[in-house]
Amino acid sequence: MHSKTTPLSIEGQSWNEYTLKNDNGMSVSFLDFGGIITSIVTPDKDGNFENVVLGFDDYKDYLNNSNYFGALIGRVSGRIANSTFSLNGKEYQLPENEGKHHLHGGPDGLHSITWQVELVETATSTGAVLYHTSLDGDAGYPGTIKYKISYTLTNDNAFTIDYEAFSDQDTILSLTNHSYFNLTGNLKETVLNHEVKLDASQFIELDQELIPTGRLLPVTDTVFDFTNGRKLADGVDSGDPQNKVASDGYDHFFVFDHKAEENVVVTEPTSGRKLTVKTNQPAMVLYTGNSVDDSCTLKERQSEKYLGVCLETQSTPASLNYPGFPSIELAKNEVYRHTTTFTFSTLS
Ligand code: FUC
Repeated sequence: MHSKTTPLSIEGQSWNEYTLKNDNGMSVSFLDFGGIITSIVTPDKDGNFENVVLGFDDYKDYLNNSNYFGALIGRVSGRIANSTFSLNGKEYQLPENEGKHHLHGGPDGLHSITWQVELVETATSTGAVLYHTSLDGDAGYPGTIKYKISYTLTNDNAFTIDYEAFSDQDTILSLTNHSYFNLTGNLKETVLNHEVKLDASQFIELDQELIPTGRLLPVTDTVFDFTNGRKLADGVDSGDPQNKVASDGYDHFFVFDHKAEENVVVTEPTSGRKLTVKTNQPAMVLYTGNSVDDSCTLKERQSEKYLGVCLETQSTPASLNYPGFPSIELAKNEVYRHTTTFTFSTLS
């Protein structure tokens, strides 16, 4: 197990890229800028090591990363309708960055700050801790927040992101990671042949602007039923109006039942790669890269629609407007704790 640090000079800014490598040869690389995961290299069923996430070839493109490739997302992942919310009787107005809505923490979200990184080696893992303090009023949100986010890779080919945050005022917070996975290896084809199993029997309906309507829909008898596994291709031309609003794909909050041992299992038949996800979060956005076009030059090739799938574990900003949804409120002096583990293996 070891780690490597590579200093980079990007548009006059000094960044570092860190690579964590375990004893099996699996590696995870990330930047201090945005905490962005630039590559994850894992073996296929024949032992070939290939990259399984989307990342830019030229790192300066991360300065204008409208797809949020690999980035940490906050203060609030997802869309805050009309860029406004009320807390303790006070109304807050946030910057708009998607029409009149506020997406993924707004233009100055966590994806665009440079984190303080400390590498941490233990007997069983290699990892890093990312620190940042965001001041009261930053990006429009109340409360000074101290973040401590840990990236840990073990010899079980498990990569864990632990998010810890602490606010000195009541506020709202819901963090996630925006990696686009593609288990074919080195982006050989889109993710439409990936098979996904979700421990989720309900999802939140979206309106035409991808804002949650406040209705929780059962997945039963729809292409949103991933409880026994299904191909992502099923959502492309299903005719289901919910796939239509998401530009012929998935971009939905699935609420976990937390009954199965794993919250998510993704497999890709040709490479034989398998990814399981376990989290303490109440929900996950399954996003099939519906807005990814061909304009990005990635490490291995040019981008295209459906080239990656995001598994964004989180709570939901729908809770700001509707009762009964997992809350994103964080009370003063309470510790926010989110943990998500991505484990890579191969089909036997
Ligand atoms: C996801 C989606 C969005 C968006 C973005 C880049 O989380 O919910 O629709 O396009 O990421």
